[in-house]
Amino acid sequence: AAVEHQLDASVDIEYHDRIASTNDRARELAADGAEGVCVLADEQTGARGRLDRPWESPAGGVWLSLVYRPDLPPSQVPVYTLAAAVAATAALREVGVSAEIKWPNDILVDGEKLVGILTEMEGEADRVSWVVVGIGINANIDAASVPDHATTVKEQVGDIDRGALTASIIDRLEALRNAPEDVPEAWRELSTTIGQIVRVETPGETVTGEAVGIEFPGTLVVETDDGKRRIAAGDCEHLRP
Ligand code: BT5
Repeated sequence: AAVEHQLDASVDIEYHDRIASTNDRARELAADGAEGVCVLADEQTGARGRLDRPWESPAGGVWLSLVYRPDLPPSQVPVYTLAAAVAATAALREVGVSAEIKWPNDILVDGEKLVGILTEMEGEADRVSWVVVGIGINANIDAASVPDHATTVKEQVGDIDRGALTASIIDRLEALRNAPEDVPEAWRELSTTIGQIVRVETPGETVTGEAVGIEFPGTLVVETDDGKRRIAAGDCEHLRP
């Protein structure tokens, strides 16, 4: 089940049938100086979402984490989350899945979650030392094995070639990494959030209004009764009008 597809990007794959968390393994490799490595697993037993929320990862998924060492200030790292969402959404659409991005890190089909992204980093004030981009795709998994309000590729279009999907995502992400300033526009075209009435929970407050734009490196622009608000991070809910 390893990736035997030709990759354009120079990324080494470390494959595991089962592992606690590909992000944890990638962080270990990153701390040892690795770069251009992809940790890939069929099944995870202790995977994490944001804020240490558990991430269900039964066998048959595409659970992967990429290690990069970009010349980037920490404040620009959110562009990696956007780029990963663009890469995964485009690759999924290529195999017939009607995937759409919900700000900041979810990929949905008809409002049900198909993919989650967890970007982590370590670094100094002016430059990161590494970035780990974790992407979890409910791929060849029965819908009954993922939480409510989640879906799987299998439920949408049947089983797919996971190696080809993985290779497509890695290559697309490589191209996006090389043109970070173009990422927000590519994201907008694949997103369902822009134009929606949203409620965004940030660490400090709740902002409600129409999502009207996305700005580098991943800032959501919300038009509220008190004017435009720019939000760097938070949990977003799409409200029905
Ligand atoms: C995320 O967090 O969506 C990021 C998930 C990242 C997972 C990848 S898999 C490879 C790598 N290794 C890791 O250990 N992690 C990364 P967040 O936005 O906090 O959403 C988490 C919420 O999604 C949970 O609280 C559940 O409600 C829901 N959830 C859990 N498992 C799910 C699944 N398989 N499919 C859809 N939703 C799920």
